[in-house]
Amino acid sequence: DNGYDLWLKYDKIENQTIAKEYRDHLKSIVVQDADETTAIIKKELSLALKGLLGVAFEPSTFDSNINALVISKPENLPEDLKKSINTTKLEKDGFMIKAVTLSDKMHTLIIAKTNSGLLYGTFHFIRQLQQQKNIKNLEIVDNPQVDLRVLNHWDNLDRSVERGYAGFSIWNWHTLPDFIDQRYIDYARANASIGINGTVLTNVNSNALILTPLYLDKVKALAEVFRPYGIKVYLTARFSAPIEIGGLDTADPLDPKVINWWKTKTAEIYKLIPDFGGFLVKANSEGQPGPQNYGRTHLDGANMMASILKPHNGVVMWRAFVYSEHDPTDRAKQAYSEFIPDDGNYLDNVLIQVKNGAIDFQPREPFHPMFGAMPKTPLMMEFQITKEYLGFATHLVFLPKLFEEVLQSDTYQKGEGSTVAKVIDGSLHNKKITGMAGVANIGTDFNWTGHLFGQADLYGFGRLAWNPNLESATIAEEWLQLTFTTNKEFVEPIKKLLLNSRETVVNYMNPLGLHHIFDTGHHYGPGPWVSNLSRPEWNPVYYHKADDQGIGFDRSFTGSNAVDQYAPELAKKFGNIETCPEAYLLWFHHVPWEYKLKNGRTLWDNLGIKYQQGVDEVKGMIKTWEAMKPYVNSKQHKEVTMRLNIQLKEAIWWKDACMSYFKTFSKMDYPMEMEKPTHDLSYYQSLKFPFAPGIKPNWH
Ligand code: BDP
Repeated sequence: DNGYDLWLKYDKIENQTIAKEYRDHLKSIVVQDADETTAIIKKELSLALKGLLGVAFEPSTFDSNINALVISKPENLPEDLKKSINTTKLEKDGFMIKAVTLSDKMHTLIIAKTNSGLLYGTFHFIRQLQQQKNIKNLEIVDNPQVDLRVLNHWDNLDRSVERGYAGFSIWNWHTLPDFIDQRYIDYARANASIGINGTVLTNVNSNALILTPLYLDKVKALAEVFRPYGIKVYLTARFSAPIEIGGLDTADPLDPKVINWWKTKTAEIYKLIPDFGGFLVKANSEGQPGPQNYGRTHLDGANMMASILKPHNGVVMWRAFVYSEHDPTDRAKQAYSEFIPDDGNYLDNVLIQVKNGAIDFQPREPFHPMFGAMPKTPLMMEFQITKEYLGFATHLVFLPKLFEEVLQSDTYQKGEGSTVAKVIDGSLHNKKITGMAGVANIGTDFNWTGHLFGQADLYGFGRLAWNPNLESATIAEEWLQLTFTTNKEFVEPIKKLLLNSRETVVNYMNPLGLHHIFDTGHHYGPGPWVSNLSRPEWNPVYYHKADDQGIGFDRSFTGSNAVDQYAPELAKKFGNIETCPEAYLLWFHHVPWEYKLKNGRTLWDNLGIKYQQGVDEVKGMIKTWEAMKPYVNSKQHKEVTMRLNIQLKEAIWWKDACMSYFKTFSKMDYPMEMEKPTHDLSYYQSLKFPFAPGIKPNWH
């Protein structure tokens, strides 16, 4: 087992009682309809039943005298069964799984209004079997709570992947369109199994070449593979494409030539791919071209594209990740200031795609203040599944815990209980269209994600995009049971390990609200001293602002006043050093070294204690994992052990580098709980990494 099968492992169920019960209930399998998607359903069932139960699957017609699994749209159900179901709660691509007894026979129905819904229902049912759940009284209605559940691939056309740590891009542009790698099919299957229904194939730092006929043919080939799995293809659109590949002298979104160019290009795409999803755009951010190059606004750019996509049913996902060197006060404030005033002015097929926090995928950030603050505009969540600032694919960090923390944050925008999840699922302000994007952690590595546990992040993203209110503990348990074993002796301790792992990385990297203190370019390892990059807000010193007095970014009312972008309840809470949660303390305040925290110890002592705690927790993870040998194959066990050992080494590196650097300001002794650094500061400052995956030379 090299991890290729992800959570779709159909190993034989050893428990004979359960296996027999399942076999009894699944005497016949009836799949109504015959098209590409139902063919996939049949294939998946035959794989699963053969693997789990050793049963060869023969599709049959319904016979009420034989226990059956019936997969059907409501209107195609056999008459006898139609009466026993009520589909009023069924929406969009949702599904219903229901056990029905008819004259002594038990039938299990998987019902959906669409074929994608039937596929999702089938995968969900198979999960029940994999987890060895009781299927006798099944009664599930599960509707996706978010419309667009998309992966963002930061994949370049040369197959390098920006911030990708699991090998190269799985899109082999060289051999497409004629060669269809089995990986594309397996990719679609895995994503459909967790409800993902869209994929943006290309990097947000985009290359206009993808919009040329040569490449569009390749995109078409991928779209055809993905279509029966319910997955739509999207592309990143480089704003200056009309110049680069269109031969125009401008990309001004209000220029008729430019508008016409996009119209023609879009029509060309839809001719090849009738269900093309639309464009994702990074504009006027980190040097990318955009409407502001022509004195226009994000609104002008987004609406121009949206009006062109509208007749084709396409959408524009316009990113709010913008910041410029011209705003000297606080990078965290810029997106809010640029986008909020235009609430209500965007066309209804524009979604503004917002990162979970206002800076950039840090181990911990307060939620982005834009969430809940644009009642008239669909805001889409952008999470990062690849772990750019969380130890790449080397450290074990269970991201669904981070995602959950963001989604369950209360924005207070419509009073208490206005969670980010309700903004994302559209229920807070009755949004017509909703979305969640995850920057993919997929690459050519055998096991797709590099770290075996990175699979949990992908799995968890999909599950949360389907239902943003799922609990991370549920996700952890599901994933472990599907991937390893249902044995509690394994699942319970490792579930605990997963759920704690996020706090651990915060402790040893960025405790108490510290952020962006990573080394230049690669964002791997500590570099709190870095101060020589060309733009102030690329430098760690800009973010921690350590000096003789204390440390932290003052975003309170008397500082940058970023707190004011939150609802008044939160602004008040975050803005006051006494009431600000300690987890965000140095995010919002410049705190004196001697300042006493709730435990009565100084800020300085607490920093040292947190860093040490992070290190100790990794030691604990290693111990827990060591005891799991009996449940994991030896190759995978060893691989994870090696990565955990690196994680420990690097947690110590983070502690020692950061604490010895901050000591030059605090001039205080290390707290006694903390193990002293073994080298002096200059040693940590001298460490260089000539190569790290996923970056361009000279990247900040
Ligand atoms: C930052 C990454 C950079 C991305 C950028 C983005 O360092 O590689 O291009 O975000 O999201 O996190 O556009």
